[in-house]
Amino acid sequence: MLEGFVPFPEEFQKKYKEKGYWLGKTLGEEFDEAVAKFGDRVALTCNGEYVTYRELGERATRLALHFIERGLRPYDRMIMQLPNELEFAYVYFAAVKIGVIPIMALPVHRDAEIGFFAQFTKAKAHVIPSTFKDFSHQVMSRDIRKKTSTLELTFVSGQKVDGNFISISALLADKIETRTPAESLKKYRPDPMEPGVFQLSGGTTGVPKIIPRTHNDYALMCKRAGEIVRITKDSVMGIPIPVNHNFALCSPGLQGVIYCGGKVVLIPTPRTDVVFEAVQKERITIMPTPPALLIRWMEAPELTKFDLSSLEAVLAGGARLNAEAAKKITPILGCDYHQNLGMSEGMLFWTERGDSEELLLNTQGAPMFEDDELRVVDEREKEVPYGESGELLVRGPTTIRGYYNSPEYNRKAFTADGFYRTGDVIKMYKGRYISVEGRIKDTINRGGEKISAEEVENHILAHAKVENCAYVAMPDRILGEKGCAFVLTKGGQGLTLDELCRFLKEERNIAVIKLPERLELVDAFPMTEVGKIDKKALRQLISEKVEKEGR
Ligand code: J2J
Repeated sequence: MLEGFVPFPEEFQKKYKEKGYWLGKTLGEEFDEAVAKFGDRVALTCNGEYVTYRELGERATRLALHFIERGLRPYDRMIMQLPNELEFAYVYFAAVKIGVIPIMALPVHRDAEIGFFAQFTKAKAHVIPSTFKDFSHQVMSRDIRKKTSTLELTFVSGQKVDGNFISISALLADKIETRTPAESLKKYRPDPMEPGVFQLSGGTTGVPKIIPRTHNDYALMCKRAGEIVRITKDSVMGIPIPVNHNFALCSPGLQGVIYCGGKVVLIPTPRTDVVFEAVQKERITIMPTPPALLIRWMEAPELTKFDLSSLEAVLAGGARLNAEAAKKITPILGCDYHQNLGMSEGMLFWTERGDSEELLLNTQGAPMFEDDELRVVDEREKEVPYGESGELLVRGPTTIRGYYNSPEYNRKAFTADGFYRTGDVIKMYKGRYISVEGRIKDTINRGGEKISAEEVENHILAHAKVENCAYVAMPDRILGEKGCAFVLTKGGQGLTLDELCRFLKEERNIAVIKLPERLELVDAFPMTEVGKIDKKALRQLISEKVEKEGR
């Protein structure tokens, strides 16, 4: 077993297998079955290039053979930073075929994040684009490799590949299967009970947490989600958000659509005109999207210039969709919608087409499985009466039992009997439907992208002028929330937002999405009774200020 992985207890393994949730197949085997079944249908498209299931299968197999030749083996970790492009799918399916565990990093992650993943997971490979928004991932990879002895291989998509890095295009052009038969890959079959993919947690701690998803549960999740949102071989899913994210990859996402024989359109940017153009050209039927994007689409002046009539449904998740926005979806976009509450840790809730308007507007759905167990509890972990708000705790066949390699934190994040403490405050609503009311975890949900307050605070505290700080969410009409830094400087020195952001970007090398979008200098912090900074008071303060300014 992979060291640092917390397996499901045996009685649950037995139950989930007996009840037919877990099929004992690897993500690679599920993929091979789809390739065999849907051969000449188009599986994928990006930037005008079309790839059939057969071609996708051949390319993934070829890359898997090359990975083996280069020394990668089952359970080795591979940091994935590819953007929405065809190579993402080739590398992802190649990795899961031989049990190499992709770590689902984002292209925008920088040294602070990637360096940590590399060291913490002892990753052996790093997969990056050759050019992406004026940033050189190759320079970063070289720097990180100097500090990380286990990181031996860098694979690069695109044209300009540095000397000792490996070009993915070159590997794809080299027909290794004529020398090493594809059959030889069978020797490298991972155990479906073991982690197949590492997802990343939005996190509430100083360092990101790594989420080990098993082959069994990750296959189950995307297939069931696919049934609920009605994916068939005629579905065309547009993916306008980073495909690395659990929502876009597996809820049902790229993987769920591929397993069902549909077509995936990888959209390289969420820009409205690009997305609308893709919908029109590819006749997209379904799209996952955080509410922030959905609101932008509904307000876009370009809306009437494009034919969006192929859209059957949008999937709204990642952050709360308010009922006012939900009401507008069908009149404006002319399609249905599903709300979902998802989490990379596993459990997934959906509203379904055909649900009453009341449920569709006001809830984030019901869990996918009869054996998804929910508890709603107060601060003392006592269950609250049905319909009252409390923290949601979950356990089930797709929900992890522990973060990778984090025994101490796991004791806090999970109950003794294995429920994951979501940090989300919810209310039960008609049967097993839930509505998200808020959260107790210390994160900022920036348009669906989760930022750990503590992680950013640690970086801010490293600034020479900073005495103390608090990073909190401030309301934003489109994104829902943005980050605001409250800072007490040493001796009351001046500090500007620009200066702080430059430091965070250039000295601390953190991803741009985490940068504060507002700085408030304070003389003192409001404190709680136990002597901690009162963040609730700060959130209130900034939210009132923002509201006043808006008026
Ligand atoms: C309020 N908060 C929500 C919603 C997620 C599908 C969709 C989303 C994610 C995801 C995902 C919310 N209303 N509708 O993994 O498979 C907040 C909650 C939750 C956290 C998880 C998927 N949908 N959230 O967003 O791991 O706070 O996963 O616990 O990024 O997002 O974040 P993440």
